[in-house]
Amino acid sequence: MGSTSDWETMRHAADILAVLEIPHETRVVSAHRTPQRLYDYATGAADRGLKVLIAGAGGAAHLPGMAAAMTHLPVLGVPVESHALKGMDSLLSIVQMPGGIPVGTLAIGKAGAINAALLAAAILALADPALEERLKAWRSTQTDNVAELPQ
Ligand code: RP5
Repeated sequence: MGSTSDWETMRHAADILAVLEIPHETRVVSAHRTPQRLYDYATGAADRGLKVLIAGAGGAAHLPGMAAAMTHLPVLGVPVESHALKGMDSLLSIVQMPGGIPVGTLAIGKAGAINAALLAAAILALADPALEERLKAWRSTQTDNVAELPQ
């Protein structure tokens, strides 16, 4: 994530990854305040064994796109809600990548963070049958928890 202030949103992604028993790490990497940290993180990610990157940022949210520019790994972008523009700035910054460097962009805020983790799980599950079963079970539980009547 681009700032510690993004953690309130991005912790929802980490929570899902933990429930699905997916090994992961969380880092604050600012594209504009710590550009060298971003360079080192993105260029070294694949060699360290990472498979998918989830990048959350707000405002002029160049973190996901810059990360995607420096790794061939899938990058999922979460637009963090900003104070001034309610995350529309974050969303448009992340989603409008020029052709050639994709960022899989999710919804603004908590829903986007949750879905980024679930999408990462689905990607990883393609080559991990045990994870596929855990993901299917999670979805089944979610379905079972939808009441037929309002309570
Ligand atoms: C972005 O600027 C971060 O991703 C964060 O959403 C936003 C504000 O950052 P702080 O000023 O709270 O560090 O880079």
